[in-house]
Amino acid sequence: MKLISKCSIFIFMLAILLSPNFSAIASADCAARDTDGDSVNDCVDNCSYDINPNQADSDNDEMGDACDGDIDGDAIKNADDNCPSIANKDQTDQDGDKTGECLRYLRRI
Ligand SMILES: [Ca+2]
Ligand SMILES: [Ca+2]
Ligand SMILES: [Ca+2]
Ligand SMILES: [Ca+2]
Repeated sequence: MKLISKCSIFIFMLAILLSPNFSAIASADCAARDTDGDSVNDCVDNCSYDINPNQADSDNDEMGDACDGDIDGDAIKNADDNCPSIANKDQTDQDGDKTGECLRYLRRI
């Protein structure tokens, strides 16, 4: 009896997922939802849990800067990156002051 019950639930869930209207229902739901309250609905918000009304995405990976662990997309995490906003995979730091050459250059201009 329990096996039949579990199978029934599984078939019911499968029917919902395969329903042609399922994606439309899910889409309508996220269009009406704004989890973080930044006036960008969840369907298009590139950080659904972080307030970022400007939707800035420096590396264009569709993950907003507000929630992107690697803002510049150079594969070095923000916390470890000596130049978190400019891609510098080599992390060049000639004088060893933990500031990348790219930041030093920006400060001069
Ligand atoms: Ca939002
Ligand atoms: Ca957001
Ligand atoms: Ca990004
Ligand atoms: Ca980085």
